Amino acid sequence: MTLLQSIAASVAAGRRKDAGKLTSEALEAGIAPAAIVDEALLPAMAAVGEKFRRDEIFIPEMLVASLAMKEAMRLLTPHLVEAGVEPKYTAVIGTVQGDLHDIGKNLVAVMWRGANFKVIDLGTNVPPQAFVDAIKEHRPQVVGLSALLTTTMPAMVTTVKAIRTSDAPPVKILVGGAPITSQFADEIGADAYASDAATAADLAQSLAA
Ligand code: B1M
Repeated sequence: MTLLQSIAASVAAGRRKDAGKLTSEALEAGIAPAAIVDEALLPAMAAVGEKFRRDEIFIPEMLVASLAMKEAMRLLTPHLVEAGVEPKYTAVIGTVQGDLHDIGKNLVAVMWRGANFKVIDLGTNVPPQAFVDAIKEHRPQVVGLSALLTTTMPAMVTTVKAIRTSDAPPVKILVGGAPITSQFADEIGADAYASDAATAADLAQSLAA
């Protein structure tokens, strides 16, 4: 088994300490942080989701896997974000109301920091008004909405509407998350849709410029 496969296996099994130890080993071995995310962490979480869908594992297993992924991300984040660079733009991000999934949203936040954004992270289960208030307070160029559940897609609609009809300063809205599509983004009046965190970083830069 390669080091990347071992990291994926430890995350999928929810072995947090192993995930951390192996991630450190991979960094020391000179493996690129983005490769650790793309080739070990993301496939591991996809496999966990597939097992959950097939009723082979349950919520506790999903939860420990997400904690193992977070431990790996904690070690990778400083390597994905360039230190000491004065951010050029500001972005607000959050997972919409009713939705507690934050791993994808956190990944987008890390990539945005790496793309020269100051990121205000509102966390998960964020009510529409909290997005509006944050836009008024921080005056970002871009706001990002994440949703992982089909049942929370309506909260994304409500949030976009709340932002567009508020007296907050104009802002570009970027949406993403597993059930979101570019067609849905168009329908709800978002400015852009990104299928992954790297695309979200590219798009945020062009939206902000
Ligand atoms: Co949940 N869960 N979960 N879960 N969970 C999914 C999403 C699910 C697909 C699993 C499945 O059935 N196969 C399913 C949703 C089904 C659906 O709606 N169609 C599901 C369900 C049903 C649930 C509960 C309802 C289970 C229950 O209680 N019966 C419940 C809901 C709780 C709630 O939110 N109210 C629940 C709970 C949980 C845990 C708490 C146990 C845990 C979350 C822990 C956490 O996030 N801190 C969890 C997990 C871990 C998952 C899976 C396994 C993994 C999600 C993840 O982190 N993926 C997930 C299955 C799966 O995704 N295959 C599943 C890795 C992450 C990097 O990917 O978030 O997709 P993702 O982000 C991607 C892109 O989507 C994109 O970029 C990232 C990649 O670069 N992206 C953006 C995301 N946000 C973006 C924003 C952008 C741009 C791109 O711009 C702003």
